[in-house]
Amino acid sequence: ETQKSQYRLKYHFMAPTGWINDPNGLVFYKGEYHIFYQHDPYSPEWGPMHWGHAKSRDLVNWDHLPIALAPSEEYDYGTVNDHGCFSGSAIVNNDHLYLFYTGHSIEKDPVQVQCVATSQDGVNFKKYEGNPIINDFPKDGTKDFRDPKVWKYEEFFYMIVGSKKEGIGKALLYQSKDLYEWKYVGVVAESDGTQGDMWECPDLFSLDNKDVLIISPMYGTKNEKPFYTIGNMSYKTKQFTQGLVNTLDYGSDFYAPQTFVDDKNRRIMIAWMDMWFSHRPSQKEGWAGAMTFPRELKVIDNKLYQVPVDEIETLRENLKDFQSFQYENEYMIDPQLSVSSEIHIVYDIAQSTSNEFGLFVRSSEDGHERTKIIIDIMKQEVLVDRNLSGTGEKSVSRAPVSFVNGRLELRILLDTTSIELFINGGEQVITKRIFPNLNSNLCKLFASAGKMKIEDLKVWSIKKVID
Ligand code: DQQ
Repeated sequence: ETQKSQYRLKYHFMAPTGWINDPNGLVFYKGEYHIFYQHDPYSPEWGPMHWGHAKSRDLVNWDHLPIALAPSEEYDYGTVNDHGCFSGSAIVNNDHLYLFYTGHSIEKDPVQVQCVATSQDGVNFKKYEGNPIINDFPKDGTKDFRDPKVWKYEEFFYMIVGSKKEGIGKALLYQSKDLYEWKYVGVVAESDGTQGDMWECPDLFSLDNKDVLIISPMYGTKNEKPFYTIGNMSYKTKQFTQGLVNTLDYGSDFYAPQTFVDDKNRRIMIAWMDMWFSHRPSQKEGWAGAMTFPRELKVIDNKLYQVPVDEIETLRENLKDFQSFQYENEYMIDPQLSVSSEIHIVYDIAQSTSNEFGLFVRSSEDGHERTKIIIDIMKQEVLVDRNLSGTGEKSVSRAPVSFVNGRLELRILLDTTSIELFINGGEQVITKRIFPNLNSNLCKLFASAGKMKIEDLKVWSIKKVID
């Protein structure tokens, strides 16, 4: 029985009930996508962590499966609330599915150890009797030692684990031949002092002939967000050389992203569409948390681009194609737009005179409730402003923007309680939860002091596929 609530999303993954945080163990196994997630099935608050589980053939329709991992052993169970099967990853080897996770119990010393569970059917998982497979943190880490991400390179398996020491976030590297016996290699990457003092959910992978490191830095300020750096991983020296550090998503509700590769060789990323400081009005309804829509990653010109996976096209209906036109002040796009919708808009900046323009989405008739997307030409910024979005904390998220060939392209995914804004083909992204009243679904364009030339505008409703 799934939750009924005005806040439930229509095409973003949620648990049937209870609490959700990080995506875990993302994997393509025997023809199906699997998602696992940090989950408390008994409460809308963070608590003893289970691995919730669902699978899909197309990344849009999901079947919920029984809980894959529950706290049960002395290395992942405690009598106080703070225990369980913490975040981790999955890998397929010899037709078996392996889940790597952190066993956590604050009554134990050390509190965090690395464990494995396996399955042959992708539904029932057995924790290995030899757990924990890594039973203490190495000299370069401390008791904060969690979130194993495992991959294969040539004849070895590798694992990175997030940790910290003396205020420096670290990714610690291990190596194995058989997935059970792991040898500590060393620090593969660490903070330069400005990148967070605890590195959670590290992810290191190669893509388009580059190596990418993604980190969720903890113990930062409220503004600290997951970042990526494109660099070079040397399997000879076992060192990752960092490049520039970039914000992965400029929104306020995006954390603990994880990536995996599917059978089409796409690098796909899913993140928790909330973070620790997020406002969660849905807790009143007994649930909290959702996942971003899956995004495909690409490296272009040393930048990481994110776009919704193509499967979103199967959910589109009622296309309204406005093509090119010009407007001033305000222009109502669609009075009947569904609360779950997708908007593509291309601005011809070169032929426009307004310096501040954008869209009101999820707007009420009188405009008292609305989410504002603003493009500020002078500041070269895009803003998502939820100060009038309904219930929930007020906040504005900003991303830098460039106007390539005098153009700007936006792609917006709206759902009942979320907005994901992809700027210029996904070079920048802003993800936010919003909590409007249900009747606020108007969509208007606006332009202050001048004319706007629209090169192309398309709007779709997006079908409901999630309960
Ligand atoms: N969430 C998990 C940890 C991880 C954190 C616990 C990141 O394993 O470090 O629920 O959100």
